[in-house]
Amino acid sequence: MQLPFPVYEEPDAQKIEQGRLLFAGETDFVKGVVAMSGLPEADRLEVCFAGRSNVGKSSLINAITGRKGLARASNTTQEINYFTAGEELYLVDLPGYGYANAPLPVVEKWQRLLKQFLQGRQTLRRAFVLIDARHGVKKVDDEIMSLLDSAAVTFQAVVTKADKVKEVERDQILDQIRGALAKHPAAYPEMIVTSSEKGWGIPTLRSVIATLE
Ligand SMILES: Nc1nc2c(ncn2[C@@H]2O[C@H](COP(=O)(O)OP(=O)(O)OP(=O)(O)O)[C@@H](O)[C@H]2O)c(=O)[nH]1
Ligand SMILES: [Mg+2]
Repeated sequence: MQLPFPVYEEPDAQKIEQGRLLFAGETDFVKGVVAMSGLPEADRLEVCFAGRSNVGKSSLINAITGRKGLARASNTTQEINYFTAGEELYLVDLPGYGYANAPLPVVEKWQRLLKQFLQGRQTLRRAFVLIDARHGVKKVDDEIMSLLDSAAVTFQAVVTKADKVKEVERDQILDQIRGALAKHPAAYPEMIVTSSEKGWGIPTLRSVIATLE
């Protein structure tokens, strides 16, 4: 019997190449947005990277684009940051949710913005919800997933920092994630396991982004 929410199968060579090509070109920072009114014109599809504070969102964008300093990693992201990927797609780096090392009123302000964005951006094609391989799905993740369910935004779980855990531990966490995803109608049926540090899963993720239908 196949497990529900299997790890994404390695795409075929042609799809991997599509992913490589998409990110072989220019990727640029467009702007940082602090209010819905500041979002760029909704003239192309977007994918966003959501997840708890410190889960590795900015690092993953850097790994995908192959540009180390593009998204500011190790630095709490406080804005909605837009990047181009080719001519037809935006990558969106989001502030983390849950605990963040910043004053509470500031955190509350960007949490509100984050929720407005996830619920109200028409061109948002898929949300990647990042889950730390050491921690699995926490209550705040579950809340964001419910919000995506009600907004009918398809989300795909991306496990991050896989290099930090042993295989046995990783498999336990994957099971925990599967259990959590099963409760969410908007969950995409396959997850992607990554390490930005080691480059694991990056060609797969590029390919998934390049071949979104
Ligand atoms: N070992 C390991 N460390 C990672 C990986 N990805 C990110 N990190 C580290 O985790 C920390 C947080 O990474 P960020 O990419 O800034 O995380 P973020 O989700 O953008 O954080 P916020 O913007 O604060 O929400 C940094 O110190 C990264 O170097 C990974 O795949 N492996
Ligand atoms: Mg960040």
